[in-house]
Amino acid sequence: MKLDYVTIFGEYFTPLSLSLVGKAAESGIIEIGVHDLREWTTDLHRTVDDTPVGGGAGMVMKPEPWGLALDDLLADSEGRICLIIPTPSGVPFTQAEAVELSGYDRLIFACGRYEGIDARVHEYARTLVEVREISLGDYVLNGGEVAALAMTEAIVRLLPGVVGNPESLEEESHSGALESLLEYPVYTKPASWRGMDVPEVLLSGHHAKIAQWRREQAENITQQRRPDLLKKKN
Ligand code: JET
Repeated sequence: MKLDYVTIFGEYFTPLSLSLVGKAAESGIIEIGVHDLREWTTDLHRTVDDTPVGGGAGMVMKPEPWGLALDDLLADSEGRICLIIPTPSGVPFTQAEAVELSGYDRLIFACGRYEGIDARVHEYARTLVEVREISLGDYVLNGGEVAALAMTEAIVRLLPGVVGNPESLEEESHSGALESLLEYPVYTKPASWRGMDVPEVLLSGHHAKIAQWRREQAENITQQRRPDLLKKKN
């Protein structure tokens, strides 16, 4: 999978060389390109923003550099491509969305700053590729970079060969997000630590009892923290 990031702060993407995503890049499962939007400016000051037409606070990203960037990046591209624009006004990012996006050959993240990108850029991009405006959650970040990083991690770990133990993914899809329950609490050794004991049942060796306990825990935690997930079920 090819992953491109168009940004005015390329340094945000240095962590992509770390951990599982970094290893995926080293092994050739993914290929990463970080592109400075200012490379596509044509003025001396490499301007990427301007005041909002119609008035209002803040600045808006100019369409011209984005247009040239998209033309260049999409010039010699084949396969299934999606342009992702992280934005608080997008559709919510979910595990299901991550699964879908993991099936593409190429993802291009357009990272906006200020009050956003001139709306004609999205309109133009739609004539070239599939475009998804996606939100990480109902809060405002200073730019799309951190949201793009989070989405990248969620997507890349689903690619074959990235997560060492495929059972980790398998288990998530059974007890986790896809079945709409939060994860049960987990423990490791020692069995007693600072006066707190690992729940007895987990030491019992009764696999059916352990599975039942975990199920109950997951349901209780979900009821307390995310009752919306239980209502959504069926
Ligand atoms: C975000 C994503 O804050 C988030 O994304 C960054 C951001 C901030 C402000 C404007 C913006 O514009 C992009 C654009 O979209 C139409 O033009 C992007 C919060 N949750 N998820």
